[in-house]
Amino acid sequence: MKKIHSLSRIALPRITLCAAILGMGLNAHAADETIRQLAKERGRFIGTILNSEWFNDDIEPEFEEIHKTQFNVVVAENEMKFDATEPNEDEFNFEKGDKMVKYALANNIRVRGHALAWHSQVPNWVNNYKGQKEKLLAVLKNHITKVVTHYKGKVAEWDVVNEAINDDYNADWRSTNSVWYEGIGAEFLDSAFVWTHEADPDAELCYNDYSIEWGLREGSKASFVVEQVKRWKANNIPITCVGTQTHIEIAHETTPQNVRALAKALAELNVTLNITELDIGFPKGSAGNLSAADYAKQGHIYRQFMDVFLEEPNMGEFVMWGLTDAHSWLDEQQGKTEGLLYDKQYKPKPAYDSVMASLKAHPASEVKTPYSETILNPPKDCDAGGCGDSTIAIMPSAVAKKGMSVQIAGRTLFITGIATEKSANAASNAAKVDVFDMQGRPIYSTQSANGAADLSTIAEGLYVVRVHDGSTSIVKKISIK
Ligand code: 9MR
Repeated sequence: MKKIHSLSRIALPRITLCAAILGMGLNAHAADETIRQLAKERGRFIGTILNSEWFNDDIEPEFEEIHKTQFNVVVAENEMKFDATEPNEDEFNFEKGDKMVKYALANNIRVRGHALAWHSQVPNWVNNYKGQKEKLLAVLKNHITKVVTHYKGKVAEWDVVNEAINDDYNADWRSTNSVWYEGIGAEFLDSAFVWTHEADPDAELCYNDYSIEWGLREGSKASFVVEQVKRWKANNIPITCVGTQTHIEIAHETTPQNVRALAKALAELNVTLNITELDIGFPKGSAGNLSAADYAKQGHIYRQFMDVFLEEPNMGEFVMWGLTDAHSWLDEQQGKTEGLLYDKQYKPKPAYDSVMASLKAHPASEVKTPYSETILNPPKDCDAGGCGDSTIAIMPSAVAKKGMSVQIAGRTLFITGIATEKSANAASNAAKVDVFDMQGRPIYSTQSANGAADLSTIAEGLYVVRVHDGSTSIVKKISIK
């Protein structure tokens, strides 16, 4: 049943309330500040899931209103998992995932895809192939290829492999109750990354797991992850990120600094660390008896996670596993409760203030982003509804860094200053060239070779061209005659 609450509660952001209480003068800008604005200014993504209730149109109107106002990255709670997307062999259902992608595009929200290869939420027809290695490899490859191809260019990042490490703290893969590991062996992980990359070479690809916020001591899950990332990188397996789920509880005070240590270890391997499923729960029995000091403590831990996130240059996304305590897997499946930023009445908790305070304490000029300009400001797909509510994403006035420049002569685009050491193909001095019309719609894409790109198939007219060499983008208006 849809519960309807008054929208007036959310129309007054928390800061307004605090400022009023503190007697501060409030300017219009501060009153409108949201997490997503501050995140965007810092080149970061902060967000939460869309709960299954949202997909089923069974959620309070406050949910979506807050979600799109406050956050700029989203993930589906259950709707893009294997059992949801391929309920019967080779019969795919993208309806709910498409609903989320449409919503994300309309609201300029980045999409994480969760999850491709996972031992859980696998449909029975897959389990029927238990132990049949060749068949399971074909099933996994087909699944990954079709799902990732369907969402190519729309899902920015995938949890390619989820929760593949066992819980025995013996630094090894999960070898039981995993149809993939038992049938295929550890090579299912490597293959999953390769197949995902083949289907969408631009997507970021993560290994995602829980209990990796518990430090890097020998035998820990986190140190095993770091070892595997080393191996993957050494073998050219296309992993770009690790996700630490971080389902913790109020007593777990050391976890923020453990996450910092993990980020630093991964930075050495040129891999991003994302917080992908954060919640900080209270023991379930405490519900109804929590004091202001308890909520302040929860806020304090949120604050420390946000501080770490903003201070470590190879962290990109901060995703919570829910928006409101009214809809959280903690109450349904865990002995925990009230782990999120908003309470059951959609009122922001001290944890919300802590996140905002951390963002404000880390000025945009000091926060580094692991993302290129293309990722931070992706071109919009107008056909998919991405142009509904704002101005074009491509700003011809954007300034190129590091001296890259482009010039059009006839139908050839000449590019100088490509960062060869970082370009996808240093030998041929290559860069990716995207052409957009003046409304920001992508119309043509190619790869430059030897510093030039052929634009002969494009009709006469005024366009915006973006050249990206793997580390830097330049955006320029061109006239094709
Ligand atoms: O929140 C999800 C819940 O609705 C499902 O019943 C559950 C089934 O496995 O999955 C929950 O989400 C999990 C996520 O996909 C992976 N990490 C742990 C999350 C919480 O269980």
